[in-house]
Amino acid sequence: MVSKRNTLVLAYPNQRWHKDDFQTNWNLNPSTLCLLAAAVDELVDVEIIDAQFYDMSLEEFVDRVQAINPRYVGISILTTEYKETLHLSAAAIKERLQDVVIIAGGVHVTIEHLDVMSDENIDYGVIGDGEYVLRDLIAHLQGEGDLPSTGLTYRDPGGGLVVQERAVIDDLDALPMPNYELVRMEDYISVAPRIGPNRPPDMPYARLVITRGCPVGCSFCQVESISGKRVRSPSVGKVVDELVYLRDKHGIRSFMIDDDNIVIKKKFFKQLLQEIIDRELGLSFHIHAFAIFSLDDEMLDLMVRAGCRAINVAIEAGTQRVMDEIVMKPIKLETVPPLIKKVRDAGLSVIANFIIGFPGESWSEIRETIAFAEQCGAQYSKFFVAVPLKGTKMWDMALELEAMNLPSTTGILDWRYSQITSDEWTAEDVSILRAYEWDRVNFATAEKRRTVAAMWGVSEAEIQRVRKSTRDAVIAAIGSGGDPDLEDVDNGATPAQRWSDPGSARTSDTLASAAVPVSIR
Ligand code: B12
Ligand code: SF4
Repeated sequence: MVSKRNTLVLAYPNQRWHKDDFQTNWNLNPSTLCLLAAAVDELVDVEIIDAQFYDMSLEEFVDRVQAINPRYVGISILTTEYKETLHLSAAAIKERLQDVVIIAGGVHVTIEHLDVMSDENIDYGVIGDGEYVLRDLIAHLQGEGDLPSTGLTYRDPGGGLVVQERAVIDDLDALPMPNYELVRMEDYISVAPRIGPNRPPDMPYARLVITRGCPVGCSFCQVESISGKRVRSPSVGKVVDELVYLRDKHGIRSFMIDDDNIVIKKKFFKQLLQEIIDRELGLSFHIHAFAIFSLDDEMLDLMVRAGCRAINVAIEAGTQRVMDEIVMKPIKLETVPPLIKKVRDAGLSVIANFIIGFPGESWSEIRETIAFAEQCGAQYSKFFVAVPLKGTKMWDMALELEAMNLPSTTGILDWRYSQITSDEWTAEDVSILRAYEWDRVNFATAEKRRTVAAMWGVSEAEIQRVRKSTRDAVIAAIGSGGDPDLEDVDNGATPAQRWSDPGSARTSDTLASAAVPVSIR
């Protein structure tokens, strides 16, 4: 029988419409769209279009939407970096289908709803947890019930913008399981997210976000504004039921826990591990963000027995001053190397995350963070540049120190290039240092290259290709410019010339001769 119900299309735009960069274009998790679909499937038919995963052109995307002829289109946008693709999609859809209702949601909309709603093509923005807001909004648009009272932004009949409180769902157990049948799971589970340390331990694999919220309050992190300080979790049985379904129906052999901070709720996390052990899941897994300060022996033992193979620990800074006064994460640095050793002795791999170029950080402190990364015992270190995000303490710090280097009012331009500056260093210095020290710390010796190749599951030749393209991208983005500040400190050489010998001792020689303070190496 042909359905007479209205149709909702839920979509990820293709981030390559804004920027085609293999290092920042991730495959997004279809489960977010599948979850939203499950929340509304009693009201409408739902179709999912993932233009990102299938690398669709804007034309192909709009053709697909037009062929479906939906009443509603929901567009999800994960980070502010790719906001343009939300607006491109909305404009292209409205040009073809004037009567369609466009609803935007996702982290970018939660944070930047005013910016989002300045686009007339977007009819509704969803702020915070979207499942019930979307359900109640669609019910209302179908003539049943009032508009939701939290979690929505829209224009009133007079054209004024209504902005409601962020929606927060307390009982995650009450949410349905994502309707994975709406996508071709066999495609998603068989393609690793991208080349890098976060490859799943075994293929096929799935990604999971289990908890929402984090109480820690690190200065640079937006999670408090996105999901709040209270950590909400479903029952462990529900989580393992979903994993069993993914294993039995779709054949996954591993999974990645993508939560902001799942280990902070220690009791829940240990119960989950115990449930995984008791139900003999037989899956391996990685934990994407592991708060090392929560680790204890019992937890580590359960992790090993449950099938954990690797963790990402977010250490962020290599000096206690920056940790306490700028990062504000409750880590005592002297505890880190012994904890990492313990995890590695238990047979797990450890990837460590660091951030450099905070407002108020000195050049020598940045260098100490890099030295700490080399000495902390992790198999692989990731270096991020500090990016000030609206609504965070770091945003306020950067404004107070007049350290922001931003042409845009919404902040973030790119996660790879610094937008902070100081009397001692420029944004370009930090961006270049990041790329080349990442290269040196992780790939300088043949042994390191072998370790990383094994960890990434690729050949050493592939590693060399990634290294080269990373350096080339930095040079292309920054190196050709002639920033006057840089010319002052290095006799007119461009950054690319000044930092042009990555992976060799000359990098540190170059540093030592630069007219900026260098305390290490
Ligand atoms: C898991 C995760 C990832 C995963 C995959 C996420 C995915 N969904 O596919 C991966 C590893 C790919 C990833 C990558 C990156 N991420 Co990330 N990621 C997260 C994390 C921890 C959780 C997101 C998530 O999936 N939550 C679970 C789902 C259910 O929630 P949700 O997506 O928010 O969706 C809900 C609502 O937003 C809403 N909603 C969402 N879409 C829609 C659509 C409609 C129509 C409606 C009505 C509602 C709606 O309803 C949903 C259900 O409640 C967040 C932090 C956070 N707490 O949000 C950071 C976060 C989003 N990531 C961030 C960053 C910086 C990145 C990277 C740039 C990292 C990097 N340096 O490379 C990349 C870029 C990815 C990209 N190219 O877009 C930042 C973004 C900051 C910002 N404002 O831009 C965050 C906020 C972390 C942080 N504090 O720094 N990320
Ligand atoms: S511990 Fe992680 S999720 Fe929590 S505030 Fe800090 S960075 Fe954000």
